[in-house]
Amino acid sequence: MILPAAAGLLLLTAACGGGEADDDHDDDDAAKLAGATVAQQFKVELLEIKFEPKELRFKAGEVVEIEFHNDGKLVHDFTIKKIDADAMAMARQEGQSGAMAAHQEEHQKDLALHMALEAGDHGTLRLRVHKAGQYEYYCTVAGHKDAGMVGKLIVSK
Ligand SMILES: [Cu+2]
Repeated sequence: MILPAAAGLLLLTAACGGGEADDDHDDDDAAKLAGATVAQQFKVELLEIKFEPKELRFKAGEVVEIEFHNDGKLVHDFTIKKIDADAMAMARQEGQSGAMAAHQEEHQKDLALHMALEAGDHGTLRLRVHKAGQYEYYCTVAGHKDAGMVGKLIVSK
């Protein structure tokens, strides 16, 4: 907990899966998750060129927190293309811990979950996945996925 990270670039396209259009969806997610009990916490490093670890295991319906650290030299992101989940991004700055959830629909409309971090930054995602299954996460920066920057959420019942 010593990393003096500046405010990261956090973009969150909260999972509006299933095609329900609801402009207040993100706010609802944040409200539901803000006071929730966190069942598990994870830390994921973003590096050249991989995620560490490459697998996260938890249960459907439980609230987990994933802390992302970009310990690399490039911008990286954590992206899941399709997932039915409540999500809330929490930005951390020095001396401050704030929550923000921004809908980036115009840029990331194909992505359910997207969090980008500049080199050296970190940020936290609070997440509740509704359905058991395996969900691939990857980095959308050109070439990174092909180079192996992929991983898996393994969500059990
Ligand atoms: Cu990357």
